[in-house]
Amino acid sequence: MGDIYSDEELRRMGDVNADGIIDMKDVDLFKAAYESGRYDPACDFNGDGVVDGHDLATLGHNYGKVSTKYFTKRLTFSVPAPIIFGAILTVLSR
Ligand SMILES: [Ca+2]
Ligand SMILES: [Ca+2]
Repeated sequence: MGDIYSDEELRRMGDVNADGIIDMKDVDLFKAAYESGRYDPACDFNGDGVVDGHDLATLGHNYGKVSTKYFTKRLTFSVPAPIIFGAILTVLSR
């Protein structure tokens, strides 16, 4: 895994739906916004007032990058609950 970015940084790098990872969902949302012809600030990553190829290039360049939010979420769910409860019991029984 590469660098981890803040949620705000990642949003400016292509995380359209702000779920903490730049993936296919963001590409789909970008495509929908782009094709609708309406200005969507969530898709204007460089903040220049237009959603265009530059923003798409940003998204493509940062594809697969994650924020601290995604990392924390993944970390939390990657530890099975019994292990967490077991650890709590161990601490409490001291
Ligand atoms: Ca996303
Ligand atoms: Ca732009």
